[in-house]
This record gives sequence, C-alpha cells and structure tokens, in this order.
Amino acid sequence: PKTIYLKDYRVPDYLVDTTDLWFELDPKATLVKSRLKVRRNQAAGVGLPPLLLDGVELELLSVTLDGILLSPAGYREFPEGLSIPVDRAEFLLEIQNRINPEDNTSLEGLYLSNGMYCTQCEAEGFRKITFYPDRPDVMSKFTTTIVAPTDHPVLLSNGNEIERGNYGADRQFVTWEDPFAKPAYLFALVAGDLEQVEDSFMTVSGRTVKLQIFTETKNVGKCDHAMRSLKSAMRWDEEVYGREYDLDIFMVVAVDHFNMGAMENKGLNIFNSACVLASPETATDSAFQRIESIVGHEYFHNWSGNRVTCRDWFQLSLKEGFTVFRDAEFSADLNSRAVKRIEDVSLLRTNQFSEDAGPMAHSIRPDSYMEISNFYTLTIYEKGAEVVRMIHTLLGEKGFRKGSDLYFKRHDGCAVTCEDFVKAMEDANQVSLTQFRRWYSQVGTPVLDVKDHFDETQGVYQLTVRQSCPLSEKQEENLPLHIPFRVGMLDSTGKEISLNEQGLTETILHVNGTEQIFEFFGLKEKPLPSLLRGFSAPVKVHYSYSNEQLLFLIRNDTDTFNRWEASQRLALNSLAELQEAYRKGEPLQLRSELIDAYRGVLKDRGLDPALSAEILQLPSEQFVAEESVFIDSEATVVALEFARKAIAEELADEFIRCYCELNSQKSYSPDAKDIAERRLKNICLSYLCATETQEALDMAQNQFDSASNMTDSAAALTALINYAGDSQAENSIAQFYTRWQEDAQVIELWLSQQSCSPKRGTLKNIRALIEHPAFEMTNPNKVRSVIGGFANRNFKQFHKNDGSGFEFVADQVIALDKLNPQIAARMVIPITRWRKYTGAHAEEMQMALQKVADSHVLSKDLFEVVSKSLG
Ligand code: HT7
Ligand code: ZN
Repeated sequence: PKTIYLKDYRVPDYLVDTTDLWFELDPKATLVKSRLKVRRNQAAGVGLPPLLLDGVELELLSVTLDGILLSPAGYREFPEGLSIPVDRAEFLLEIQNRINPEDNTSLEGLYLSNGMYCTQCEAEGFRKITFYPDRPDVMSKFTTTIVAPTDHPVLLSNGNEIERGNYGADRQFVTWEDPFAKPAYLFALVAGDLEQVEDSFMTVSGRTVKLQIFTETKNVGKCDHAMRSLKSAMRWDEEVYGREYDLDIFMVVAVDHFNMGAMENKGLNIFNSACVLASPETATDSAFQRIESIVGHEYFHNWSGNRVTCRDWFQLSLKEGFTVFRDAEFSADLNSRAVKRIEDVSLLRTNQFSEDAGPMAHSIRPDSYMEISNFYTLTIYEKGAEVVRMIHTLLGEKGFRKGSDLYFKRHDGCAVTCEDFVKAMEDANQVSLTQFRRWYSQVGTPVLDVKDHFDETQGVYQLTVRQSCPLSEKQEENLPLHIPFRVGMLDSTGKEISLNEQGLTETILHVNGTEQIFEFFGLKEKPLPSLLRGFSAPVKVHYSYSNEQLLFLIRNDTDTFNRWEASQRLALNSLAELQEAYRKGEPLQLRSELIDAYRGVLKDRGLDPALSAEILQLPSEQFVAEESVFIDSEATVVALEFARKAIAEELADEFIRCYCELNSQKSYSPDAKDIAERRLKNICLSYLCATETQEALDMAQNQFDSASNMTDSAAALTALINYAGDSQAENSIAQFYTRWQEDAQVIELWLSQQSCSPKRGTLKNIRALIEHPAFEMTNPNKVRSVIGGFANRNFKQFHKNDGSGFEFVADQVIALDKLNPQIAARMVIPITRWRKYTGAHAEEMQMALQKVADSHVLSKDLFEVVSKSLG
C-alpha cells in the first residue's frame, strides 16, 4: 500500500456544485445513479486534466457526460477509481453503478444490519457507494431519492424530506434535500422497518426543531435518555458556544452493526445501538454517561465538523479534538467535573501515552498515513482535546469563546486546517501561539522533571523545571513546547499559600524553555508543591514526593484532581515495592500509608462519594505497565492481586459499613450523586469479595438476586465471576443469560464480563464464548466485548507466560481481517506493543504478530499496523 503525505496536499482539480443521488435498494444488487454538476476549480491551475473519481468494489454500468453516453474507451477504470478525460470546464456527469450491501461486512459504504440498510461514509466509505471525488474539501449540495420495497417503510437521508410516493406496485420512494453543502463523508442513508420516538426543541431564536430517534420496535422504550441528552446538548451549545441548530429536523438512528460509537452525518446521526439505547434495567451507569457524552459529541459536530469541516484527513483532530473538548465540558457541566476529568486523564495516560510511545505513534496532525481509518486514535481524539484545552487555559473562558466565535464566523461552510483554528484563536485575542503550534506536529509525551529549593534566609522558593520529550524514530528533534503548568502550594498545616500580593493561591507557569527556574518570594517555610493541577497539560511530571507528602496531599490539597493524583502515585509506589520484593523472592508487605489513606477516605463522611470512589481504585495493570520502562507482567499481576487483597482484609469493617450505608432501595436515577453512591458501594463490594469470604460472596449473591438496576446487577455478577467458586459463578452466568438473552446490549456486557475475568477468563472459556450463539464475528460490538475485552482488559490471562493469549488474538485477527479490516487493525494493537516487554514474553508477542503478517495478503488497514510494529 501507498503512503500518503500531508506535504503532497493539492487543492481539488474539480468541484461538484450539486450531487443528485438515486438508490434502488436491493440486498444483493442495489442500483445507484448519480448526477453531478462538475466545475473546474480555478484555484487548481490552468488546463483541463482528466477528472479522477474514487470508487472501490463498484460494478460500473454507464458513464454519461452532458447527455452523451461514453463508450468504455471514453474513460479508464482502475482498481480504486475512474479517470475521465474532459474537454470543458463545466459539465454534467451521470454515472450508474451497482453495489452489494448484503456481502459488505466491512461496514463501510452501504451495508445491511439486521435487515436494515445503513451507511458509514467517514472517512472514505462513500467511494464504496458510487464513483466520486471522495475528499472532504469537495463540498456539494446533495439531493437523495431512495426507492425501496414497502417492507422498508422508513427511508431517510440528510436534510429535509421534499417528496414521497409510490414507485410501481410494490415499492415506494422518498426524496431528501440537504440545503447545506457538505463533503461526501457526511452523506447518510437509512432504510428499514423502524419505529420512532419523537420530541421537539425550540431554538434560542424561536424555531421549532423536530427530533426523532429511530430504532427497532423492541427498543422504543430505551430512547428517553438519549432524547434528554440531545435536548441538553442543543441548549448547552447555544449557551456556551452561541451555536444554534440549523435544520428543521434532527434524526438519530440506532444500528447494531457499527465500527465506532456514532457518526455525525448532517441531520441524520447514525449511532451504534450501544451508544444510544438505555433503560435502568438494562444499562449500567457508565452506559448512561457514555450515551450522554456521545449524543453530545455527535450533536456538537454539527458546527465543529459539519458547518466547518476538515480540508483533508491530516486535519482530523481539528474536528475531533475540538469536539471531544466540547463534549468533555458538556459532561463536566452536567455531572461531576472532577470525576469527568479523572476519567479522561486515566484514559489518556493509560492508553494514549502508550500509543505515543508505540509503533503507531503520530502527532495530533500526522504527516503521513497508509490507511486513514487507523488514525481515529486516542492521539487524534484525546490528546487533540488536551491541546484545545491548553488553548482554553491560555486564553481563559472569554478569550477562548472569542476565538471560537471568530473561527465559526470566518470559516462557516468551508473545509479548513488546524492552522486556521489556531489563527482564529490568535487573531481574536491578539496573542501569539507560535511556539504552542509545535503541539500539532511533535510526537511523544513530554516529561517535566521538577526539582525545588528553599532559601530559608531569603524566604525564596525555587522550582526548576526541565522539559524533554523522548524522540520517536520518525522525529529527528523535539523542540521545547509551550506548556501551561498549573501549580499551587501548601504550608505545613495544609493551607494554601498565597503566591502573590493579591492572595492568588494558584498560578500557571509558562514552561517554554528546556530548563527554567520559577521563583516565589516571601515564604515562611518550605512549601509542598501541588503540581500540574487539573492535569493542565498532557505531560508526565517527575518530582520525588515522599509517601508522607503524598498522604498529606491526599488529605489537604484543594485541587480535587491532585488529591486523586496523589493517591495514584502513592499506590504506584507501593506496587513498585511489591513488584521488587516479588522479584527478589522476599515476603510481600503493603505500605501502611496506602492503607491509612484509604481508611481516611472511607471514614471521611464529608468527602464527595464520587471522589472517594476514584481514590479507592487501585491503578489498573495497564497503567502500572505503562508507567514501567520495561514491563514485568507476572510481577505486575502479583503485586496488584496482593495489594487488593491486603486492602480488603485490613479495611473489611470500613468497607462493610460503607456498603451498608449506601445500599439503599431508592428508585434508579442516572444523576451524578446517585451514580457516585452506586459506584462507591460497588467498589466496596468488589474489595469485600476479594477476601473470598462466604459473608462477602453472600452479599454479592444477594445484590445479584435483588438488584433493580443493571449497575448493581452487573457489579454483583462481576464480583461472583471473579471471586466465587466455580458452581456459584457458573450458575449466575447462566441465570443472567437466560434472563437477558434477547437484549443485545446486556449480552455484550455479559460477554465482556467473562472475557475480562482474571479467574474464569481462561482461554478455554473464551474459546467457548466465541462459539456461543450470542457471539457474532461480523458484529464489532461482540468482537470488542470478547476479543477486545480479553486483550485490553484481561492483563493476567492475555499475558500468560506460555504466549497462548497472544496466539489466540493473532488467530482471531487473521479471521477478522477477511470480514472487517478496520476492526482487525484495532484488535491487533495489544500484540504490537511487544518492544516494552522483556525476554521470552516479547518474543512470543512478536511471533504472534509475525504469524499475522505471514497468514495472507493483509488488508491495507492491518498491513499498516503490523508492518509498522514489526519494522
Ligand atoms: N466522526 C466519526 C468517525 C467515525 C468513523 C471513522 C472510521 C470508521 C467508522 C467510523 N464511524 C464513525 C465519529 C465521531 O468521532 O464522532
Ligand atoms: Zn467525533
């Protein structure tokens, strides 16, 4: 496969003013007719080069230019497109082709999901529908007519419905017109036998927008939360960004087979069912929260992505980083801000940091790719959002809003670049972000080494900050970045120290050199620094806190994020000691500071339960691994299991008390307070079960038998699967399946609970799971539950020393690649990180990867990941 470079970007040779599409739907032979008004792009130069259209897996039927049917000699068809010589600067091009939705298991282009037709065109799926200049800087006004048999009564596309009627005896048609010019990746079509839930929203200027959520009849009762979330998002975007919705209708469709979470097609968002459907009985609190945030995310794309779109796919973070930042703020405003931040930072540090140090490392604006689908990554999304957040920090709330207003005004209706975004922020605030721009092009996670010194006689405290960034193979040099470093300080009584005459207790240090000294005057004693408050930049901070200092920060820091951060650091130190003792064959003993910290949290009734729950969670194996230079998987697992059990035994009384206090029978609500209480309660249950005492397992069994919501039911089941004896666990698994087998989302959860179990999730069980009738290799959610759950979240079983976990994943990836290359390329990632492991373990991972490489002619998606990881 060919590598595509940002430096090779050229404006399109031809533009398409209007696109009229006609679909006659048929599972095996859908007819697609397109009529394009094409015009030479003056900005591209003089002369009339051939018109190049993208097209993949299409059966071409005819090409007509200004009404003249072209003979096959009048154009050239090649494997990925069509080249048409032209002799005029404006013309009408009509193309007919056929496609086969039923055999399309890649879930790109037009495909069938449980008998329902749907599309996924981002990034390059439209070329699987018809021949077209499939690039985001070609924006066109679309009109779409769908003809379908009457057993598919709901026919949807972008924009407004303008006509409908019968088509012959047994078919009907609907025509849609989208008044906004858009790139092909935002095109959508849906056809099926669907039911709808309807509501409306009055915009700030008084327009009424019809809101519709379409789903299979059995799921209509699961749309309320998504509808509520949609209305909250619409209001929030008006209030916080001044953005009003622009069409008279906004539709959402739930689809079972989907490669990602959802898709922001203009006026017709398509959602993975798991990201839209929820009821208290069937969805966990995290599912409720995920739905709110994804509904918000897709809605916010209407401005950050659709009205202002990307010039090319190297600019993907322009829309994704900005929109993730917007959805994170939306969730923070609606729920607990501190918990949202902790969750996002955990994800970033566990998974994005390892991506940034792995074989697929790239900057948030990559400069090359083979397959763009591989670049829908945590770096583009989450690190991209952190970069936008830093701009927000540097400009402040009001300055950022001035910048976003200017960005939307200046570029409305255009396809633009990350540079345009930064420029709008600069121009609106008359500041320079010249050095800051390096965040867009540099790879890797910067490190801040912090040292301090206190001059008692002068009362001067110095912080020396050195920044560095490990070089990736691709990067020749890393220049210093502009890093907003938020800090505060505590005195020995735990009070915040004023950092200036105005009594400010927190400041942002502008770290922009390789080494800088920041001085603070008039201090009476050496302060304890609270560094990188709120995680003000996506960096690693090295400062040697003692365990006593960490305990002090957990108890006294006013920055909630840093209280949690101190607890994580304390736990990591304790785990490192356990690993060391294990390697040396010494007896294991857990640090008393960690137990003291947890005891303090459990006893502090005034503490927000949301924060207590976060602090009480030990770092995951994956995070411990990411923090190590080389990973010793066995020692990691042993240390965590030992620590969990030791904490559970030491604090059993406190956990029981806390559990009983929170185990109320009140009716379910997905509000922040109730979610926090359930989370804390279920963390207590999980610790208690780690002791494997009968009393604890009885508590889990009682909760499992009597739970009235899925959060409690699933938490109890997880505890039983992980800690109960075989027959009790197996009975619960079977009982749960019998009850929920008809509910796809619950079954996805059930599959992942088993594949993630360190105890029962042995390879044998997982092999049985993929033969289970509930599993479907063509359904990405099921694949993510079983194979993804095993490889990403079952550290113990996946990393078994005999290498069987790696080989199993390799075999599944080989099978998947023939069905769905995008998903295959994602599932292989856990075995690509072999360079971080040592000895035989690394060799086994590498061998599994080589097995994939040697198995068949890999798809472009999988080839890129595998070859970069082996190379
Ligand atoms: N913008 C959407 C991206 C997306 C996607 C990309 C590749 C393959 C399938 C996909 N489905 C959706 C989702 C989003 O970020 O909002
Ligand atoms: Zn997005």
